Amino acid sequence: MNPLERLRARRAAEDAGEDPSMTTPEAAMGRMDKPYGAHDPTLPPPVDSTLDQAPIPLEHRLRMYELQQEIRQVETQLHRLFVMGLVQGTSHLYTGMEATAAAFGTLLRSDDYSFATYRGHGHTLARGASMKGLIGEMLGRESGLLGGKGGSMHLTSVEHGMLGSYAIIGAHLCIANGAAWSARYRGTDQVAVAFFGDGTTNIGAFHEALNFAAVYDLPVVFVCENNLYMEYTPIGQITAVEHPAADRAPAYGLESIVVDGNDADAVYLTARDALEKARSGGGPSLIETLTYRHGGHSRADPGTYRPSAEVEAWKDRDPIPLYHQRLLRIGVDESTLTGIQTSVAERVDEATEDAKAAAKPDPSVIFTDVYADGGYQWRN
Ligand SMILES: Cc1ncc(C[n+]2csc(CCOP(=O)(O)OP(=O)(O)O)c2C)c(N)n1
Ligand SMILES: [Mg+2]
Repeated sequence: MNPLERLRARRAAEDAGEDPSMTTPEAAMGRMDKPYGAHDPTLPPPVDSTLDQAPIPLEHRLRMYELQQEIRQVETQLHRLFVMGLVQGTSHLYTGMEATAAAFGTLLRSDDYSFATYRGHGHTLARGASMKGLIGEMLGRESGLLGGKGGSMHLTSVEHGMLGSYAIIGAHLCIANGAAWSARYRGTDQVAVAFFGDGTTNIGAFHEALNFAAVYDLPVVFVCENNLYMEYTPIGQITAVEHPAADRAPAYGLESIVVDGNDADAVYLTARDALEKARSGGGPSLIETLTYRHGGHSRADPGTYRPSAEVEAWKDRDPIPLYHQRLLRIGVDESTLTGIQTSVAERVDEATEDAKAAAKPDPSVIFTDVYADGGYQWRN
């Protein structure tokens, strides 16, 4: 029964005073044939072992390994700091999804622009923002990237081309178009990249932004990180197509691209082509990376609506051990990788101590960095 037929059946049942179950929210949702939360697991794709031979410079591979370690270790530390009550507000961890930010972070030029959602710790670190600035921001300290006034959901570092984390779903895709437009207007070959989730593909701004970028051939790359869930709802339950981003790409004259988002090399190769295309005047791309978050949607969510077989299967496809094994297979020493892990751990500890020791901002700073005192000027 399709949704329209279901609605008609519900109306008919209501009119006849029959079948009260048809009036439940679940029934009204049309596609929800099973009780809320009950759905078949979606398992990860097999690893593509041919990527071992991919033409990727070793220094880029080591950088991707380091970035994935940085993101994982910083977020593990942030979680500890939450439990200790040192971080206020909520946060959305990127654990399990690091490969996408690491691949783009390795490839983006320092003058390119990037835009993330509230799940943006990884994208911010990947642009080279400091751990001290990021952890300081999470602890609400003066030393934070935004002087302690933004927090997890608003991470921004203009000097690193990280033009913000946006909590309004889809809004930043249109803003990324603006950055791309500005680059073209100024005659530079900068590229703007917007990262967003699968749930974003059902909101108007996504379609508006894709159409606009395609019509004006803007140097922008849209990256849908499909982690199979919106907040608590599986994307498949409320989307008419299997691949929420890639299947819509042809509607805007774009190629349908789906890539293994848990393999940094797979993302790297696709990202390299899309960035090169945008930089050389070839217009926008839309990439869908298949991935999974290890935890719940946010700090408050244990994520129990997911089938445990699915969670376990994706944890087995953790992007970091996968990449570790690949680097060993292509001849990198275990000691080199351990060295990277240890150096990242030392930097995380140092950044944590720095943040804890930093001062909290004076309340008077509430009135600074606002439009009235010239805080808008960085936009010009
Ligand atoms: C315009 C708008 N509508 C609703 C919300 C509430 N909301 C916050 S996160 C979220 C789910 C987004 O899912 P997805 O795009 O898949 O991103 P993910 O959290 O999986 O990274 C929603 C609906 C919002 N922030 N903005
Ligand atoms: Mg999602």
